[in-house]
Amino acid sequence: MVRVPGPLLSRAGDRAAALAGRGGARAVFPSRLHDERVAAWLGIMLGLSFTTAFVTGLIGHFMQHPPAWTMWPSRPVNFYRFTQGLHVIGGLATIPLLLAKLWTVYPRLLQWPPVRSVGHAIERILVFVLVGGSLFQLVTGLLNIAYWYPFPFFFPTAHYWTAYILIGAVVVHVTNEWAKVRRTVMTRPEDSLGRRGFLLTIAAAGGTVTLTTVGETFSPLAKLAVLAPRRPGTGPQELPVNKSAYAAGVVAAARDPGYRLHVTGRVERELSLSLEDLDALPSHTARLPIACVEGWSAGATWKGVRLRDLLHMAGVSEDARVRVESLERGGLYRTSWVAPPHWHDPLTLLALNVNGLPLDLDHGYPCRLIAPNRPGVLQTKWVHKVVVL
Ligand SMILES: Nc1nc2c(c(=O)[nH]1)N[C@H]1C(S)=C(S)[C@@H](COP(=O)(O)O)O[C@H]1N2
Ligand SMILES: [Mo]
Repeated sequence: MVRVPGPLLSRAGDRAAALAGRGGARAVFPSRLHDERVAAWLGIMLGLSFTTAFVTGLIGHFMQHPPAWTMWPSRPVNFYRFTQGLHVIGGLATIPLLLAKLWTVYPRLLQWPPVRSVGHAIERILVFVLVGGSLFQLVTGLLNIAYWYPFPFFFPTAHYWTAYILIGAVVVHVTNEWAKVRRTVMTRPEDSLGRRGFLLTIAAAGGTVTLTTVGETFSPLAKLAVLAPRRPGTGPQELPVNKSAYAAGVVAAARDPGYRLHVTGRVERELSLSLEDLDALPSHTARLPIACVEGWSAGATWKGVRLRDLLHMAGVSEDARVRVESLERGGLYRTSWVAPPHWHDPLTLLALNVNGLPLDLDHGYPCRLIAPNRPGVLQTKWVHKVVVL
């Protein structure tokens, strides 16, 4: 019998012997690609992509939920669009890598006896956390961008906390395996197993996932984005819609001719403006994207009143924080906070027009917030109140 050296196969062999009685690893796990070298390269790729996902995930999380002591800058305009696109598209491209890695090492996951010592037990728990955490993050992330919520927990909270557990397990795993991986990839293989072909196939699968989804945020490739749940250029006024006016229950209130925009709170003068009043104010144009946390984004040309002009008209202190409120009664995204760097920015508008036409009802008619470098969930639609704190 040909035996391929290396703990991966020899331990798998123990398991196989227990299962089959005789014959060794090759009988139960016939592919020779259950191999340390393949596992090492896939591990390196996964290490890079998990680190990227963790960093971009934290950036996105803290931009959506800024702690009191942070002040996110409002520039670069497309920063959030880029980090969140990288988070989601990179996460999708990681799926084939993770599946390949699990396939490569599964003989080891099934090793027999399952636990040999206390140290070994700890090692196995770690692997369990690593595998479980990775699958959990990729599966829940995928379901979330597909608008399918079969799980009983709130996705952002679960995805956020699991990220810390997973990255902890990754750090320990990398520390444990580092020397071995280094040795493995630095030495030339003595046999030719077709590893390169296998790894290239996996890389191509990741590349294909990227090519067929990245167009949801990188519009030159929009035509290729056949696997993306949202595409720029679709929807009313060539912009995708996440929540329609009907779903938000605002159709009647938004169409009400008596609509007024109120500026209240800690102001010197309260403002109450009709749509005609808003139209009569100095109007400005900004080219800004809607960048959804789900990874899609779409640029548009917005026209409307600068938020800072309204706040100066009302007389507010320069370091005021303001809350923008929607006509929407319920829902998680009916209000959003605007910190000083964002409301001082001349590109931050209460938009009345998009791409040359009055806002579609589904894009926030009569008036919506649009600001640079900001998650889509904070670009509040159907605005009717600006409260100064
Ligand atoms: N009032 C309100 N505003 C909202 C939302 C919402 O549910 N309610 N959804 C937000 C989300 S998640 C996104 S991505 C953008 C989408 O904007 P669009 O539908 O105009 O493309 O609007 C944001 N504004
Ligand atoms: Mo969104």
